[in-house]
Amino acid sequence: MKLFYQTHSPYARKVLVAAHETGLAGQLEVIHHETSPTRPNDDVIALNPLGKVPVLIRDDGVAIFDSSVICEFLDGLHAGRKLIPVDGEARWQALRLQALAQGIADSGIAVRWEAVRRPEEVRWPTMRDAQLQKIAAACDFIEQEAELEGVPTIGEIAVATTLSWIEFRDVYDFAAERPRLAAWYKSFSQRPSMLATMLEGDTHD
Ligand SMILES: N[C@@H](CCC(=O)N[C@@H](CS)C(=O)NCC(=O)O)C(=O)O
Repeated sequence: MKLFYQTHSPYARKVLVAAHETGLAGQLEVIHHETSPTRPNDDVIALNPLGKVPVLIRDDGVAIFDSSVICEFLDGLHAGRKLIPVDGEARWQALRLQALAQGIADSGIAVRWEAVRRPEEVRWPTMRDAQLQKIAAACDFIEQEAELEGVPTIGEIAVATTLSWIEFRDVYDFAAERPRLAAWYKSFSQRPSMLATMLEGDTHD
C-alpha cells in the first residue's frame, strides 16, 4: 500500500503512528507530498478531490481518505488488539477523543492561517483568538475528563500526534497548567511509534 503523507501534518502522523502501533508500517510505502489550498497538488487531487493528505492507496488501487477512515481501514487488517475498540463504551470514548484531537488540529491550522499564513493585511486576530479558545477548551476537557492512561486507542494516538504538531508549530502552550496532560504527553512521546515519526519540514503556501 502507498501512503500519501506529509512530514509536518498531524493527520498524516496519526495514520503512521497507528500503522506502527498495529505492526503494519512495513506494508506502507510512505510518499511525502506538499499540499495547500493555495498550491494545489495535482497528484493528490487525482486521488482525493479535497486535495488533502493523508491518502492511502490500497493494493487494489482504491484511494481511501481521510485520516480517521484510513485508521479504521488499517485497524481491520491486523489480528492484534484493535486501536478502535469494537464495541461498548470504550469505542465511543476512543472515537470521541479522536474527534476532539481532530478538532484541535483543525483549529490549530486555522490559527496558523490567521497568524502566519495569510498575507498580513487580511489576517483576522479575532478569528485567531476564537480558534485558540477552542484549543484551550478542548485541552481543558482532556485534562479533566479523558482517560488517557492505559492501553492506547486511536483516541490517545490522535491526541498525541495533534499535540506534537501544536508544539512543533508553537501554536499554543497546552502543557502550561495542565500537569496531567503534560505528563501523559511526555511519556507517550517516547513510544517507538512516536520516535519513528517525528515531524519535520515547513508549510508552503
Ligand atoms: N480531515 C482531514 C484533514 C487533512 C488535512 O487537512 N491535511 C492537510 C495537511 S495537514 C492538507 O493536506 N491540506 C491541504 C489543503 O487544505 O488543501 C484528515 O483527517 O485527514
